[in-house]
Amino acid sequence: MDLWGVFLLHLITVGPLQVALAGTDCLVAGDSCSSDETCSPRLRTLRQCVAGNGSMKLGPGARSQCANAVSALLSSPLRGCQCKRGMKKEKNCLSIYWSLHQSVIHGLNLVESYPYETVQREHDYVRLASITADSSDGVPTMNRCLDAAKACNVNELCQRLRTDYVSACIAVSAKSGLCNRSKCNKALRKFFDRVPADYTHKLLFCPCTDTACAERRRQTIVPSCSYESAEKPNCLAQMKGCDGDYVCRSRLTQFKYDCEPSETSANGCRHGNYGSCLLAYTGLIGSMITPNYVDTSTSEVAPWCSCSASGSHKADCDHFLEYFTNNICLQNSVMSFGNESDQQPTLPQYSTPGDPTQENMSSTSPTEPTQTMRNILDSVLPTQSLKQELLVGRTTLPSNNSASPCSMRMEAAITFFLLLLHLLNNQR
Ligand SMILES: *[C@@H]1O[C@H](CO)[C@@H](O)[C@H](O)[C@H]1NC(C)=O
Ligand SMILES: *[C@@H]1O[C@H](CO)[C@@H](O)[C@H](O)[C@H]1NC(C)=O
Ligand SMILES: *[C@@H]1O[C@H](CO)[C@@H](O)[C@H](O)[C@H]1NC(C)=O
Ligand SMILES: *[C@@H]1O[C@H](CO)[C@@H](O)[C@H](O)[C@H]1NC(C)=O
Ligand SMILES: CC(=O)N[C@H]1CO[C@H](CO)[C@@H](O)[C@@H]1O
Repeated sequence: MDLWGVFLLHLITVGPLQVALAGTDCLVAGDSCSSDETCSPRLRTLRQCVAGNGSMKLGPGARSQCANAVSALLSSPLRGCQCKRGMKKEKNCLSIYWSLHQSVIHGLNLVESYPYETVQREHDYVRLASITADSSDGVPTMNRCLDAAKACNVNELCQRLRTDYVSACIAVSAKSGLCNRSKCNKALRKFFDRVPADYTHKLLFCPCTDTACAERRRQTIVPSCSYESAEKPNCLAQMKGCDGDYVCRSRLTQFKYDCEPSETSANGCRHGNYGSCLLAYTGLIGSMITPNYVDTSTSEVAPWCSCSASGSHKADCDHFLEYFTNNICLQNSVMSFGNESDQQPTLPQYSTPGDPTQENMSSTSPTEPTQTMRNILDSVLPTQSLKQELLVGRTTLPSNNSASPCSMRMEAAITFFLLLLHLLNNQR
């Protein structure tokens, strides 16, 4: 009991520090702790406690040692440290994060905490959309999933990493006749971790009204390689496996936090906003718990697992699955993403007044070239085979098409323009 007192006292006294220290990189915090002669032994003790499977199983002496170490580390920079999704040494960083959080002994919730730093949304896509979107003739774009694919193709990073994961996910080993799932998942994680959300979310959450579109959307992450199997495994087994992997565990924790539903909040989400919920959702793709659209008639998503053989743990299992299938926050996030992009802001709203590029923009993007480029991309990106489309880069544009040189120049101009905007934006 007296230990709890020490903990609580610490919470009160160290509380305000949390604000200042929030967002410290756990790797940096770990390094600075390791080089500090009072901090370092405590961290070592803590790691031993964690390795000993939490302090619950240790003897009373060891338990109090663990408790003391935690309590002392709460006033070190380790408290409140976080990691960046997809960072180098992400696993190391997360192991430091969890060494403190895992050892927070039952019943005492430290502070509300989650493993990943909040990221700033970038706005590149919106700009791009205003260029490629067909606002001139007033006809709304019919297939937003196709548009998203085109938008991805004009961004170097998006195009490259998308090609990488598609290649990895559709490649079949000559020997086994199977794809390499771990390679596919690794490439998928890289895509969703590195490419700005503006591109990835457009690809994955594009609104669909017909089955062809919905199937195309469902195929985005190449289900046959990334997660599907003959039989659905049990969700709890999947959860347990996930818990044993720092990255998967962190992604799931982040998802549960950012997409936590709430009946009392106006938007259905307890914390955060729709953007962070979707971001946390994509963080799970390529992990043991890879969620995706379950069919082509709804926007319902779920991981590839079942609760049918859960025995006495059925309720726990259902609870987990419903976090995907019956989650108002997640549902609203997906739905409103489609709604939001119905009203793409036009470019001038994003440029500073008097910005010279604004005039150049309108003069270099008359309807005709835009139209031409759209037609060309449409013709190389027919709705037929997704695999083909994904792998067909810009390099395979019909080279003897008379409009081609023009559109290539147009595309180059757009790329350059985006780059310029990006640079300008970063200077602010
Ligand atoms: C740690 O505890 C979990 C349950 O809390 C158990 O499943 C696991 O086997 C334990 N690991 C070790 C190394 O004792
Ligand atoms: C799958 O790819 C990884 C590299 O990402 C490789 O290490 C592994 O051996 C491959 N597995 C099979 C079964 O080919
Ligand atoms: C999306 O828009 C439709 C009407 O356009 C509206 O009925 C619906 O509530 C919106 N959904 C969200 C989640 O904002
Ligand atoms: C170029 O286009 C013409 C029709 O405009 C076609 O007959 C010809 O085969 C094409 N050449 C190549 C190399 O694709
Ligand atoms: C980079 C570029 O093309 N700049 C041009 C923008 O438009 C003005 C006239 O509106 C030209 O003077 C610039 O050369």
